[in-house]
Amino acid sequence: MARGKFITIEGGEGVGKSTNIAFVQTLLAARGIETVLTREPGGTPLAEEIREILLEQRDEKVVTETELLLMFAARAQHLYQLILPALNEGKWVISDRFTDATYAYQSGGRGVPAEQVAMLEKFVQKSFRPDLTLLLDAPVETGMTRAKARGKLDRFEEERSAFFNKVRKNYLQRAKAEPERFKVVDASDALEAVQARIESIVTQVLAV
Ligand code: Z5A
Repeated sequence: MARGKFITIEGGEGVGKSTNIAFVQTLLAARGIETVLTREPGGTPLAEEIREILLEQRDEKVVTETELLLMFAARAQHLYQLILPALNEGKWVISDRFTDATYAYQSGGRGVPAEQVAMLEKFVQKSFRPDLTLLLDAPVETGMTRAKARGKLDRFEEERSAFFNKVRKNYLQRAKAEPERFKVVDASDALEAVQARIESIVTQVLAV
């Protein structure tokens, strides 16, 4: 049986990742491809518990190294318990965020040297990388307005726009450095326009 493909959806907060992951699943289902939808941090019961620890508002300052290690602890569990078994069964896995988010947030946003993220990436993932990454890109203000309309903010969403601008810049730099894997989608328009772009990319990728 052919191994499934691993697709990730990335971007700043509120750009529409959760909304569009379901759309990608529908596109693939129409072509007879079985998919598993998942997210990071999270995806398994243990990794979801780590997610709660990471997102919770707390009085104690969360040290950047702690945050980084918890992201990779959740990822190791997710990768070996859910992602790889599903891919080996021939299913496709679509994840709302993966390691590019660690480069964007912990390195771009918090200033952790990229080499340190790369070291943990190699330790946890070996050579495993996504087959395709859809980067939904929109001005920070657009995403923040959309996210705020949903209500209570988590620990990350409390950050200022300067932080999110660094995150966005890092994502765009990564996309430029790996144009084969990354497809950047302008997510600032109305949902129908964004989904037309996503459909065109998925159709092209499937044709290869
Ligand atoms: N994080 C990290 O630091 N390091 C890591 O390695 C990983 C994660 C993996 C949790 O992620 C936090 O963890 C995240 C980064 C950090 N924090 N932040 N920021 P998350 O993915 O759960 O949280 P999020 O990025 O904040 O997701 P989100 O706010 O749920 O955004 P979204 O999924 O991209 O957006 P959405 O829910 O699909 O859409 C937001 C709203 O906009 C919703 O009401 C939609 O109906 C609406 N929407 C969507 N598209 C449109 C368009 N085109 N027009 C108008 N309205 C739209």
